[in-house]
Amino acid sequence: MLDAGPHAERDRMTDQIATLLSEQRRFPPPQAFAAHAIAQPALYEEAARDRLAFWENEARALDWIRPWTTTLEWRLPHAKWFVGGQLNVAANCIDRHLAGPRRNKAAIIWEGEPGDRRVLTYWELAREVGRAANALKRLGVRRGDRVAIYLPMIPEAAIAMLACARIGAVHSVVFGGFSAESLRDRINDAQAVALITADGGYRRGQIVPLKRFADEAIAECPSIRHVMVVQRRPGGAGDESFAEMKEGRDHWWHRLLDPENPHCPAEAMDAEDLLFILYTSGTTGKPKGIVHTTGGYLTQVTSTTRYVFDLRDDDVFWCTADIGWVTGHSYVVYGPLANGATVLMYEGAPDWPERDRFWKLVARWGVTVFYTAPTAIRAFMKWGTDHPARHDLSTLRLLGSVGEPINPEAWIWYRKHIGGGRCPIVDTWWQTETGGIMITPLPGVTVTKPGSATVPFPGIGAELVDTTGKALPKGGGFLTLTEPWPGMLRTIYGDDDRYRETYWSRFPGRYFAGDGAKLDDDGYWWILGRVDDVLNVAGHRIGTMEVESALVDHPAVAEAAVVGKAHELKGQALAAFVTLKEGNAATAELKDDLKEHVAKKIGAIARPDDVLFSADLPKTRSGKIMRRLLKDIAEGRALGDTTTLADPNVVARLKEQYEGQES
Ligand code: 7RM
Repeated sequence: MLDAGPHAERDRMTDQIATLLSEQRRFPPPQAFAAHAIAQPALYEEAARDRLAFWENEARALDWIRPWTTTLEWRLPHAKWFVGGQLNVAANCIDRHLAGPRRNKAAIIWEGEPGDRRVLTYWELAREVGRAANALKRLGVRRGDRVAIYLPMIPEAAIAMLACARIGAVHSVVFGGFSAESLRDRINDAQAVALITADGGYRRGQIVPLKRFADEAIAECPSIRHVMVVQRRPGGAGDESFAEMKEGRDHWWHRLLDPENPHCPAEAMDAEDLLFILYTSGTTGKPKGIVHTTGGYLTQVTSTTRYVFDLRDDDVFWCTADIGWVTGHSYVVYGPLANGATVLMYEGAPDWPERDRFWKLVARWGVTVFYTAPTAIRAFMKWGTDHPARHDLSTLRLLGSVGEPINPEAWIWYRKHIGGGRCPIVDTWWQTETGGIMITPLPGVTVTKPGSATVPFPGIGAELVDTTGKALPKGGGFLTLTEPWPGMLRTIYGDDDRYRETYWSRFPGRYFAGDGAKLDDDGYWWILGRVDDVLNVAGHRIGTMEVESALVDHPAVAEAAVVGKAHELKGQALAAFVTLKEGNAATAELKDDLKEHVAKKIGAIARPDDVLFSADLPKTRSGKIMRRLLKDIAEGRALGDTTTLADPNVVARLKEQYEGQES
């Protein structure tokens, strides 16, 4: 799964390492923050002394219906945590906050893109989740059944997830930006019995007609028996053009919930029962259904939310991730709500109606902890300092970053212009597969360096290795995890062989994250990004193979190779090299048509920036497309080693052509 050209990979890493090595700035936690921080230095010592005891202690912060008997059962590569224990995730996120003063506290503060607002207290959230859970049961959804969720960022997204958790159904949330076909494939892989969607959602003033996409998808999903449709558009129920309701199969969410009892008993789930499946891109064309379970996952997200974000009762926590990504699962819904926090949820784009929308939200709701992605920070930088400067951001006390490496320049800008120079920044490295944060500063403890995710969270074991799997004390190499952690994926849904192969075969005995990294003299981690065929476009994972399959699905395309090229805002953008079938002209219209085709097949996030038509693709004598050379071309670099090519002229011609075109 590693790039066939190890030299190019190494050269690229050496360049990045050289840049990062020159970063000498240090930011110790502000004294006042450190003095009162929830996580204190002793946490590292405690976890180092007895890792399992540390996690047991974190698990004890949850409400268990029945205590566990074995903390960890590890049969590589399969882990079971808190074996024998029973709990319910929704009860932990809601019920246990109802007895005390949190009963009337805002659980979710929501703002829609058009400016509509809702605030749900924990009490109200409990009633909504109870009704939704009973409605699911009435439709015949049982413990263990899979339920697909395809919603905009509205409170019902969290309510639907929690309702599933309450009755022991397994949710599979599909990002609302994914196409009908992507939704279809995910529903079919999980054999979901029900789908929860909405008539539409708002994005940059436009309505995204989710129900129409859903209808297209489920036309080919025989497992779906029922569809619940949230009425998002004001007056949408009457508007058949956005949601054509199919008798017997489709049900308006509000009509279904209205008569239901708000009390629904919480199922006693085993710690290792499935909580959710979340699909993520891998190195093949088929997304992987990452499986997360109940007790370990909730333990890790609850613990990391509390310590990394220093979360308190009077905080307003805003994680800007969509619920369709793992960050939305762990740090919009489960982690914060398990801690009884107030979360802000926003439906739309950061530049709608103006480029100061986020700062307006921070000021209006008095956000105290803000967690976003480097791609967004780079966009804010480009838009200029006037936008944040116009708003009162003085409530902010802690900032976070996630999703991709943050360049030191963006880090410094974030600290100064959003954090007013006073807020610590936590750069958190983790993955869909890890469930929760793995490498991160503790905001009151760790001295931060711009661009470094710093050190493993207490109780997490990470090690750098070289290509042979030998551990390296410092320098450049591959990031591996040495010990099972509570929130780790348990398998790939329906494909345990792929699970072993993808994560545990490259370096035997270790979990291979797919990221290159550097470890400095202080033992700080600098994550350099993916070393496999997975791209990170604006913080979203996209497999090159997925995009290639979408392209060759087009009738005019014979062959396609997709690479990531550096992009100042998105981190990476997609460049596609395409050879056409005989009789097709390489026109500008076809180029647009291909971009559109990919967007339709996968979703707008996968639309290539560049499409280049070519008579041939550079291949080795064994017929393997050499993507690293295409990447050199797309990034305008001198070509790397071409000696293994079957025909070196192909790539020289391509380079000339690429440089001569406007794409
Ligand atoms: C949470 C999430 C995972 C991939 C991962 C990395 C990259 C994430 C950071 C980061 C550098 C970070 N899950 N990544 N966080 N790289 N610094 N703080 O993003 O499954 O969608 O992506 O994202 O390459 O492997 S994810």
